[in-house]
Amino acid sequence: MLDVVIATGNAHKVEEVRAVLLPRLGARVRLLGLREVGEFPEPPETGATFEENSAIKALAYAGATGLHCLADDSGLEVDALGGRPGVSSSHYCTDGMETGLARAERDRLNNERLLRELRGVPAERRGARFVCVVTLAAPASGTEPARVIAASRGAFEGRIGEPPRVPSGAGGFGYDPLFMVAAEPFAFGVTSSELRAKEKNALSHRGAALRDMTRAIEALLT
Ligand code: ITT
Repeated sequence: MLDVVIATGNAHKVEEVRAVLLPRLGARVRLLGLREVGEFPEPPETGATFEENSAIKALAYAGATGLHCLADDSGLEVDALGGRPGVSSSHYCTDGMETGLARAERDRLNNERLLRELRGVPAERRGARFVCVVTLAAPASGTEPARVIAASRGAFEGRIGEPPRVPSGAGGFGYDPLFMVAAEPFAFGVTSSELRAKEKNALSHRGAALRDMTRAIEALLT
């Protein structure tokens, strides 16, 4: 049995990672939440890309826990905003700065800011995508420091809806209540927050990146 830590402070991500990977890996791998392992400081996300920040988190937590770690760095790219909020998605309401706001409050203020910035922008120019990069890191061993084993990227295409249609939905987290899903059969008719968890995981950036990562995790078992 291999222990892999889901290296995130975001409980919604932990749920989604488990839902995608557990049916694929079964009882051969134990997917632990960070809190089940201990208390660890969050590493500063100083990277300019999802790849860099994902590697920063995977390596920091593999170093701190002494276990294999799977980290997720993700965010929303909005075409009309030149790709913003991007890597700053989590702290968009405070211009990317960590100010100690609770996650739920941050999500609410982030969504308010996004809708404000897109006020008056027509539907065809509200294109957006969620992006996720997951990174698997091995812990230090002997004189070898913690190292990245594999990384994979997924994207989820859609559009930022217009009030009063959005915000809408009770599922997911973050920008989900604003994100109208492009994929058939939804064709911009529902937000990712209105999808069932299974539907979101089948289409999402996180689901795609994690499915690509399955083989790298399985390779650790042999
Ligand atoms: P960790 O760094 O501890 O993993 P975090 O939530 O701060 O947690 P990120 O720095 O990767 O993670 O920021 C991701 C943000 O992007 C997240 O807080 C949401 O605002 C947004 N986001 C990412 N995936 C999303 C999804 O599936 N649905 C809605 N919003 C999402």
